[in-house]
Amino acid sequence: MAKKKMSIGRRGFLKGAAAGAAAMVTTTAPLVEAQVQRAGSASTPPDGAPAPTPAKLDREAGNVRPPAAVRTITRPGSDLMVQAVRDLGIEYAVANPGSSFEGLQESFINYGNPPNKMPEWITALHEESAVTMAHGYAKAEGKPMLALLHGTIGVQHAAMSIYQAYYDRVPVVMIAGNDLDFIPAHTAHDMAAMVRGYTKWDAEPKDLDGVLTAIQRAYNEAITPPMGPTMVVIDSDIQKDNAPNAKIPTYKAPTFPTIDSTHAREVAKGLLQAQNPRINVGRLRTPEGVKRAVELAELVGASTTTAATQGPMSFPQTHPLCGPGADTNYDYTLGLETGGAQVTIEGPPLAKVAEVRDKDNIDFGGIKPGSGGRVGRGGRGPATAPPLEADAEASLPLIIEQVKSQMTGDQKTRIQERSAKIAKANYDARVTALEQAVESKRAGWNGSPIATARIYAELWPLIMHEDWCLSSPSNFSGGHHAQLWEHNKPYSYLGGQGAGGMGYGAPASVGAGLAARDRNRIVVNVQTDGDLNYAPGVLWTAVHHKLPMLTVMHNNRAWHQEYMFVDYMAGVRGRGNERSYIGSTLRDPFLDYAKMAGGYGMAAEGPITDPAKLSAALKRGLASAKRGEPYLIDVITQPR
Ligand SMILES: Cc1ncc(C[n+]2csc(CCOP(=O)(O)OP(=O)(O)O)c2C)c(N)n1
Repeated sequence: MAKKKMSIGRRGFLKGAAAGAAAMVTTTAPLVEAQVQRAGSASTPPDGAPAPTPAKLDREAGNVRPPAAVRTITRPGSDLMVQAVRDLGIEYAVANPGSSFEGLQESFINYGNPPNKMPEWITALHEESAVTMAHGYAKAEGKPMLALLHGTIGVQHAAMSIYQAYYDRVPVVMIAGNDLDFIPAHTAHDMAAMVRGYTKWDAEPKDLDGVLTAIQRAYNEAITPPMGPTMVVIDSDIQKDNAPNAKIPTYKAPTFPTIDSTHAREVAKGLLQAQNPRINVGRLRTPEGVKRAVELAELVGASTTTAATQGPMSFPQTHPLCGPGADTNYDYTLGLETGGAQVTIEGPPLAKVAEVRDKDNIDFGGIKPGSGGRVGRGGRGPATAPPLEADAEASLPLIIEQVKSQMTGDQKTRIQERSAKIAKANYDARVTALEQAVESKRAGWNGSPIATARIYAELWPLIMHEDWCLSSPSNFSGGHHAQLWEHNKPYSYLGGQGAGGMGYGAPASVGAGLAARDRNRIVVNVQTDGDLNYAPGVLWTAVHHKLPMLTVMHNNRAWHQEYMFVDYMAGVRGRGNERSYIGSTLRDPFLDYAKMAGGYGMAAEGPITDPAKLSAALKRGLASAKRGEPYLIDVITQPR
């Protein structure tokens, strides 16, 4: 096929030619100069001349920066930054492209052997989605991935997601570029100031050594409790300049605050001497914490609660010890990241953030200064004693060790007998609860619009033998999985948005999809329609990166939560509800989500209104998702 000649501006061509020449000529500047001169003598590129890159053409259209001196960069600082990120075991770097980190992006995709692996570059269409992808990934994997943000405007686009991750105490590492030579509006003297009120830690180092240290610190701050998003702002010159002498500092893993040995001894004693001990398990930090909670419960024969049906990293729901047990008069209760116990071990509250960063602003968004925590943190009862302020996950090995050394032979026998009784009682309780749930979920089974319970009920037999993750918040679609599915993995259900921000479910599912992709896991996203419309471009990201993700639309054709509020208000005021639909329904026209998905290259079908057709569609969707071809099924549903 003949090469198509492009007609471009003289300056754009000159710069493109210079860049190409610089790549070819490694030693002598005069040769580069000659190449530029020769190329500049024509208004279109001669055959064989390097074509200008799209980035150069883009700059031609806007406020261009001063022409960069043509020189050879053999060891750009950004290569070392990428190596530092790689050494931390970060799997993915996600971004909507931005010139303030072009140096870094080039290193991410070209540096290393193999390049673009650990981390792999993930393309996002919106910064808010990029950070929420990292949010969803961290909830599934228990560790952070990296999100890169363009200076000022990219950071602002990401703001809600950063806040949400902060409120949800989820680790996300962010890099924001700052390019002082480029568009002034995309630079800032203090880039992180815009999001500092809800970022756990940030830094803007002045040289490469400082950047490399800050990347490691940002990672450590993100993963130590209270976990949260952290940001390193990196000047574009530090990314691009040669760095012949810089070295990546030796990484030191963070220390996690644990209870002291006296407390560990007391807790072990309490659990061993009790006739009917109980362990309440909230949300732990990582899958390792879940394993340790199981080990402790089994060692001491305690019945447990779980938060696995509300969010990730909790006790397996159908473990024999999980449930009320044979006797609900517990004489000793240990809480792990949850209240309502004699002894509660709970990570430091967010207010402690003040200790680890330079500029304090700790009373932002729902944080009650002095209260030692956030306002209204769902589901926590009052503790009977002040909590031991320590990370439960890191404290568990100390308790386990104490239990092992204190346990007598008599206690061991008693624990075995008790465990068997608890297991039987819990099994019976589960069967009863399931029978009741199944009975109650039959309501409206054959109705149209389709009952939300039917979606969950028909999904279960199709996924129960798979390694699955329910990635989307389920409270708006009835939460039926809590009773109908078995949540036994740390990532079985990823829980709510964190701060109730819509525009979360779809990108968080993509993040969970990234966690699932190379682990033979599938992700189920029961997707509300209002939420998807914030940033539907994430569907493209899912297709582009071949994620094993099934999206089932809970398409009630409304922002139904808000519809209910307005409708209620109209009722209270006695004005009738004929117009309650205005402003809170998605009709006239209805949105076509199968077409929307198709536009982003995603296989899709629907809208489905006949419940009898649902199961076959779910089967098709899951088969596709398992092949790495994400699939969307538009289901017209009951409001809730
Ligand atoms: C960013 C953001 N803007 C507005 C709201 C207010 N809000 C709460 S629920 C809701 C409607 C959500 O609609 P949808 O996702 O379709 O769920 P549905 O209520 O219909 O089940 C809105 C807009 C919010 N929570 N977050």
